[in-house]
Amino acid sequence: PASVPWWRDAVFYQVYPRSFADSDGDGIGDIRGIIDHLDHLADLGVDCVWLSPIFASPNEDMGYDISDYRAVMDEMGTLDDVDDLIRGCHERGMRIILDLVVNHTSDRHEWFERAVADPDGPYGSYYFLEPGDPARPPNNWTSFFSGPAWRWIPEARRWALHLFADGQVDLRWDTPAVRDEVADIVQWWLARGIDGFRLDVINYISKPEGLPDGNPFVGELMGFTGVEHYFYGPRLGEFLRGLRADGFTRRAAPASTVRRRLPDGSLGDPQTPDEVGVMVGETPGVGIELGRMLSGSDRGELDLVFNFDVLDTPGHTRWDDYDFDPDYLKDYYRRYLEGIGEGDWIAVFLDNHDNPRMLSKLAGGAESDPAVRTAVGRLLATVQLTMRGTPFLFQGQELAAVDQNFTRLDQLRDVESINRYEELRAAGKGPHDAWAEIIAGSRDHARVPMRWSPEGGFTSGTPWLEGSDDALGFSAAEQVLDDASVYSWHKKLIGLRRANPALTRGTLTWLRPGVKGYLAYIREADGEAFLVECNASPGPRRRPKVAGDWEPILGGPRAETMTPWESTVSRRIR
Ligand code: TEU
Repeated sequence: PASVPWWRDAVFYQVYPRSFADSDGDGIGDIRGIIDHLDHLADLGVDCVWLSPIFASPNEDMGYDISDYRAVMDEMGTLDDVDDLIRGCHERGMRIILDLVVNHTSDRHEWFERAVADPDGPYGSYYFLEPGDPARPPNNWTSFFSGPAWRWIPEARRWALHLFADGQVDLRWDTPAVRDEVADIVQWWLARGIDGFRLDVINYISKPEGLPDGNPFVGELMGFTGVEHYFYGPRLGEFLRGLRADGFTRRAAPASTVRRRLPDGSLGDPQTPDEVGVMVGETPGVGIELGRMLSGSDRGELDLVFNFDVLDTPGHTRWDDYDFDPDYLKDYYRRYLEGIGEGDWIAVFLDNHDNPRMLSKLAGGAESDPAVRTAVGRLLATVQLTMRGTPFLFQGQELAAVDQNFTRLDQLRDVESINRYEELRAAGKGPHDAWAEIIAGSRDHARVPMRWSPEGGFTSGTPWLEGSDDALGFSAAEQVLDDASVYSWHKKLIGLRRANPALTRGTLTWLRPGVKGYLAYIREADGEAFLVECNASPGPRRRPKVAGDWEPILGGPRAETMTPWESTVSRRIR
């Protein structure tokens, strides 16, 4: 039906531009590099590309600190390149969204420079610039990247709030001019032709009046203090509805239109541009209930949210070195899908640029065996691409990318890892223990360059961050040609989704959810049914009986014994 928004049926693919492809040899990925590889994404079957930030930035947090929202980072190219990229996506039937980082700007943004020069002038109210005693921050909030969330600005004789790195100063959304500026930025990019934004930590934008102290016990428990005051702030819903109306509802026609992608994968005519850009919220810590409030189809706030509960088995954080419990994946999706409303929709993701690879978490080291790596890579793809929701793949998942064997701090580039290491050492942890914690959770595992060829193929120069994975058979060049590869598995699943509404809009019925290490369900729509069976465990198991006649179409045959990490998709024979 025409009333289903495009993003419900779409497969999204997150590009981390710094590490995708370098076209000019400076070791940093760029826009031309992405353009050069658009056929890879189109071949895989991607419907919408999401780029992590490409805007002007001093890169204290790799682009999540923006100094100009209407300019491209020098290392990545020009606005003309971005226009070519947008056109290149649209011609191939792919949409493209960018990353809107507006909880904070860089401290090198002109707004902040003006605010510091004149804290009582109009730009002063764009930020949280609080007067006070230079020896005592305005409250006890802490930064996600270690230390207090406040930094003394001597020139202004004020404290500045920064929930993330020192150079990422928080915007004060209560100031109407801030909201207007953000809406204008969104309009400017929509007119250039993009199809929406992923909104960085968007649930953090509303801070309560008076900036009250955080509860120290919550702080102790969570590892950061103050978050209960702003992770679902008092004016959040109002700000989001305003942003939808003033920012995301197009005032001007986009510069190019997207070609339609037909169920068999071929390209049709251009389609009417979307009236409203898609709003994908990055919403750490909201959980199922608040996530539903933010993305409920009747609320007009966000379209989709990322629920981060999937990433770690309860009781653990990503800084723990532990074995992810495969049954948790099943428990999580069961709870999540049961916890949302009939008309609501979820985003399904397993990897991103802020976390180690799910494949490595699940395989727990056994992925050094290529057979295990392939089986786990397939299983994760099977679950992610047949779950009821919109999948977001992260670059490298289609190649079964794994964590890296970093051995020294100077191999890492991420501000979070580096600050955290220093903080742990200062708190008295020995170098060995501090390193163990950093390496369990470092964001750099997922940020290493794409492996386009067995030799690397990312750059002709020296990569800004070096990966250690050189296993044969797992580069793009090798996998694309191999019908049994994890890449081909992704491609087939995406093709199946496109051709069969049962796998996108269909109902989902769990089979024997109580059986440990077994993850299975039936997806069904219009009399068409698909059976997904996974052995989510490192050992063999007897295949539980499933009523009906099923013909395996991916994996299989459906032998009596399932091999370790085996996944199969079958179709009901009518
Ligand atoms: O991440 C927000 C976030 O809460 C975390 O995932 C974060 O990486 C960290 O783990 C907190 O402990 C977003 C971006 O995805 C991330 O890359 C940025 O560093 C961050 O916002 C700030 O813009």
